[in-house]
This record gives sequence, structure tokens and C-alpha cells, in this order.
Amino acid sequence: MNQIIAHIDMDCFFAAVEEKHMPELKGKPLVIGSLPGQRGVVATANYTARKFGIKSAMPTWKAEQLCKDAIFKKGNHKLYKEESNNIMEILKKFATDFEQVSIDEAYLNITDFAIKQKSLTEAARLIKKEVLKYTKLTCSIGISDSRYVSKIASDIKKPAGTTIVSNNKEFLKPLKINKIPGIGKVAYKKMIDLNINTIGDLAKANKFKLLDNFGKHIIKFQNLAKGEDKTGVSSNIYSKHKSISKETTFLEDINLYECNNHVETIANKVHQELQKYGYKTVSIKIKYSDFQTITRDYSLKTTSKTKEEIIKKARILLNQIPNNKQIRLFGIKLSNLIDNFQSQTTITAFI
Ligand code: TTP
Ligand code: MG
Repeated sequence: MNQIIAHIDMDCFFAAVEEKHMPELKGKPLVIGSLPGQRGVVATANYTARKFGIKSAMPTWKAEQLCKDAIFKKGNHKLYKEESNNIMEILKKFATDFEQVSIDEAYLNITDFAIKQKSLTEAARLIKKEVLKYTKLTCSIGISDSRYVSKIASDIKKPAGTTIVSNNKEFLKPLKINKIPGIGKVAYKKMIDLNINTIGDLAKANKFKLLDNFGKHIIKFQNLAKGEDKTGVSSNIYSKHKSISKETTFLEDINLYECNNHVETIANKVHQELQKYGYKTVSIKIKYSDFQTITRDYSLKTTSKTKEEIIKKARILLNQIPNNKQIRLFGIKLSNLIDNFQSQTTITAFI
């Protein structure tokens, strides 16, 4: 493998944000979600409340029963989103590829950053320090050369923990089977019935027995259990470059054939803005003289950076549209923007 992947997950995120904004809540058992008396569930609880057994998705009445002194608060999602945006902006600075996967977690390709530090532990320490400095919130980090292993690792020493994995197979072996992301309750129960209790058990389980009981999707999980994960971080740039688009309104309405003559000019303009990003989706937009607007997308199999590809795909899209109405506006959009950088370092070089 040739990349160092960090998975970062904020600690008791909603509760931590509430504590930050209301310091008087610190140290007290705090539960975010439905309020007592409402029929709802716990979104999250701080680590003090978790000591009483309170957890996410538990009915609120049960949380009340477990801890009489718990403070219940309704969630403030606007605030959490703002905090999340700030966190992600900080994390991006450490990554060549960055993929946010939920409000409080992201995958980072930190290969380049890690090379410059004396160890991966130091790299993790610096990331956590920066997040804490600017947001006053703590996070946990898992680092390995596998996306899935890093995800599992970030959960091992919560809160504010760092887990660095150099041998994926050995790390995974003793862990309970439900630690694998994507193994749901039903599959979990079935596995326990089949005496597959740990990830190590899954790794060495008979393939035919697995196929018989779970179908072909289980093979992906078995490969993961063996530490064979080849998925990297597929960069989705959430920052200022969500998409790039350019459009033009014609002085006089034109037909579809005439519109073809404008493809190159517009493609030039979007391409100029692309800078260091690659794109995976080319879209066109047409506004007819009656103001009806249509869009068409073309998703590429691999990332591209070239102007020629934009022109080619925009033309293909354009030629699929019937030439039956006059056009007043034409535009091209590039989305699914990717930072293509790939590094060639192995994780063992750092440990
Ligand atoms: P998580 O990262 O799963 O949980 P967490 O950050 O609260 O705690 P941990 O320290 O274990 O990471 O989820 C992030 C936020 O998403 C969480 O703060 C609240 C919300 N959430 C729900 O609303 N419902 C749920 O069932 C879960 C799991 C999370
Ligand atoms: Mg979290």
C-alpha cells in the first residue's frame, strides 16, 4: 500500500459542542436528543452520561431511568453544522485527499504531512492539537494504510485517543465482529450463531459456508477481515470548490446546432478555473426561450483534468437533446472535483 490514511472522529460531538457553548454543563451527565416526556431517542451523550450506560439511539425514557440526574437538551443542528464546517477546514490542511463522511468524521490522506514529522504519533498529536486549539473540541484518530482499519482504529481509544496500526491483520484479529463498519444487527447475530465471533474468525472462515449464509457481499467483508483493503481516500473537495460552472446568455436565441459552436468557449472558461483539481462529472445546462431549463450529466469512469474531455462530453450531452426549441442560455458545470495527488510511501517507513 502506498498511502497513510487517517480517520478522524470527533468525541461525543453534539454533546461536546453544547458543553463548549455552555461550560456550566461540563462534568455533568448530558444527553442530547429528545426531551423527557417525548417519544424519541438519544442522539448522543457525553462521556459522563455514558458511564451510566446511556448511548446513541436509546429511547429517552430509558436514558432517564439509567441516570436520574442527567441533563437533557434538544439538538441545535445549525450550531453543529457550523462547528463541523470549521473542523473540516482545519483537517483539510493536513490532507492531500480529503473525504468527509459524516458531520463529525473524515478520512484524510496524510502521507505528505506524515513524511515531514518524526513519527505517526507526532503527526496525530499535531492534528489533534490544531483541532483543539481552534475549536476547543477533542477528536480521536486512527491511522493505518487502510481506510477501513483506520475507521475501526479511531474508535479504539475514545475520547481523545490515537491508534496507529502497522499490521492490519493482527490488529483486526481479536476484535469483535460488529466492529466492522457495515455489519448490521442481523448479520451480526447470524455470525455469532455460526461461531464467528471475532474479525479473525471471519478472516479464516470457510468461503463457501459464508457465501451460503450471507451471499456474495460477504466476500468484501472477509477480505477486509484479512486486512486486505485497497480503498483509498476518494477526495471530495467540500471547500470553495464544490463545483465550477460557466454559462452564457445569447443576445439572440439560437438553435441546438448553433449552440454546439459555443461549447469550446465555455469549456475554456470552466477549465481555466479548474486549477489543480480534476473532475469526474461534466454537466450541461440549457435554458430555452420559454425559460424551461434542463440539465444533463456525464459521469466519467476516471478523473480527468483536460479541456478536450470537457468539450467531448459536453458535445455528447448536447447531441442527445432534441433540436426542437430555441435556446437562450447554455452552460457547462464540472463537479465531483478531485485532488488527484498520489504518493508512493509505505506505512512501515514510519514505525
Ligand atoms: P458519532 O461519531 O457516532 O458519535 P459521537 O461523536 O457522539 O460519539 P463518539 O465519541 O463515540 O464518536 O456521531 C456523531 C454525531 O451524530 C453525534 O454526536 C450525534 C449524531 N448521532 C445521532 O444523532 N444519532 C445516532 O444514532 C448517532 C450514532 C449519532
Ligand atoms: Mg464522533
